[in-house]
Amino acid sequence: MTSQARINVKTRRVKVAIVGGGFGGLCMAIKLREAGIDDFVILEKGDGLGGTWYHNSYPGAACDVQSHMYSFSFEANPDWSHRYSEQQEIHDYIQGVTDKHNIRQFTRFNAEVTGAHFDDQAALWTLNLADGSQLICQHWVLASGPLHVPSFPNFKGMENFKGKIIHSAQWDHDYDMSGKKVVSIGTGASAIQYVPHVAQEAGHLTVVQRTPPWIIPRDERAYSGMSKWLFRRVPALRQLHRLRLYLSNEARVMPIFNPRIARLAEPALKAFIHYQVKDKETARKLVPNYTLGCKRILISNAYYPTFNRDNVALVTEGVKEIREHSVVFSDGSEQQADCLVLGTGFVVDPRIYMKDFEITGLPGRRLQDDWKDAAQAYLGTTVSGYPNMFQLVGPNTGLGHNSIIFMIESQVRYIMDAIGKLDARGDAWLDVKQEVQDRYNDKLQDELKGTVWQNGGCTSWYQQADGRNTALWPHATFQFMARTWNVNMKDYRWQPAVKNSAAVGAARA
Ligand code: N01
Repeated sequence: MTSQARINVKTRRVKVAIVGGGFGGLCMAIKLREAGIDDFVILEKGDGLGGTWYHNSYPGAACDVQSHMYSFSFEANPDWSHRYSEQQEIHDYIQGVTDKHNIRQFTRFNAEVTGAHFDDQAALWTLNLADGSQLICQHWVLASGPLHVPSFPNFKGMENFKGKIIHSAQWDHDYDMSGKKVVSIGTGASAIQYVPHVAQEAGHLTVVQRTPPWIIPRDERAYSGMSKWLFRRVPALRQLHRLRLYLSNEARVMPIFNPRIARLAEPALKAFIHYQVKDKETARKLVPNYTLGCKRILISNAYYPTFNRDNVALVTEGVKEIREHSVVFSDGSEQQADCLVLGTGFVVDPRIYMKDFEITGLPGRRLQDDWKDAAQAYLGTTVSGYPNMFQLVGPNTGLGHNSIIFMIESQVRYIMDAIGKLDARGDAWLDVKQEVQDRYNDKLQDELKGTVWQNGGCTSWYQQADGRNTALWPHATFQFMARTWNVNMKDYRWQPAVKNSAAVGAARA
């Protein structure tokens, strides 16, 4: 039976199920294939591969990590057009890598997973899908990432608005903004990229800012034909270039630990704002009042000059109410609006965005209960009580300073090592010891206390409501790579199946 045929049956059984077809799921799939494991499936809730870079297509969408770093180390692309590529080029890269490794045939599209349950006797997981089907697997990898559920603010009267509402992650390219009155809410990484484009198209644009971001100049450059030719012909040059980018990004971990270093750069960045924005009052409002790095540092050369346009206004009052054709602000002023653009980010707390995604592990274990206070994992990858369940970009693996793909590759290497060791032992499941996970998280939270994220005087999506940071890795990325280089056998419990049904692949439905 071919892989394609297998994934069409109602209930099937595979060795590994991957939930999510973005960079993480793709990396996992490629490494499984390289290890000779074709008995897997990617369950993708959308109708295309690429994750973030499939869904986020707003005007100006681009990556703020350099392309030669923001790509797989094992799938170099000497032809990146710019230092920071735009969404379409990254999307094309992902499609190219997918085709090269023949991953599409292992993918089931429009397959939303709604729950996962472990049978410790059979040592198998059952994944429930929204269409009513089920999938049985020995291992599953949650690769959906933390930035895929759009966050919609709940402003008073929002339901009465008669115009168009667009979230940055769900852009409607058919909606023509020309001549329209647009009110854009939010000034995060997404907004600062689309605002300059919307300003050019709209009749009038109001940018509603709750907290100004720190923005540094974008060290943009286009790669010349000669550079690309050299990168292709002399791979060592491309690798050196990647190494240089890696090290310069890694250096940015220092101010994270020492906010005083971060503050040294603030006067120059304030001058950058005043240099780029002509109106003094507007410039003053754009200056953040918290330490650089506390929220994600953004990069743009186009955002600040947008406020010099006659058709753009900055509003720093809160939104009080939305009416049929307008937005009312806390000072009582009212702005007519044909369109609301929400650059309001994502629901990043897995306790909220996974609240309807029931996961049960060993007897008596329910992830929603175990994560009641905070999402916790070991190395952001395994969770005690949930054998053979892995996560990519799980708790405390996000980055404020370098490429998340570096972290994904480290995690995938670790998962492959776990699966390999389990098979070599002839066991059916592995489960990280609770005390190992607890020790790891206690230390991590201790180390986070001194960082700019906790002491920088801001709130951000890096923190839960109680201030605990379950999002970011507070060290150099090579330290994460070292920690995940291989699985320490003593960190885990290794168990055979009680029922003789763990020989996955032996009896397919
Ligand atoms: O979302 P955000 P994003 N009333 O959460 C504001 C990645 N990314 O989509 O700061 C008024 O950062 C909110 O205000 P405040 C990257 O990891 C990468 O922009 O909370 N305002 C904030 O200004 C990034 O960090 C790239 O006070 C409200 C904004 O909305 C992550 O995605 C590009 C509000 C949300 O900013 C998320 O970025 C894009 C309300 N009720 C995204 N609610 C690149 O690589 C929220 N806000 C370039």
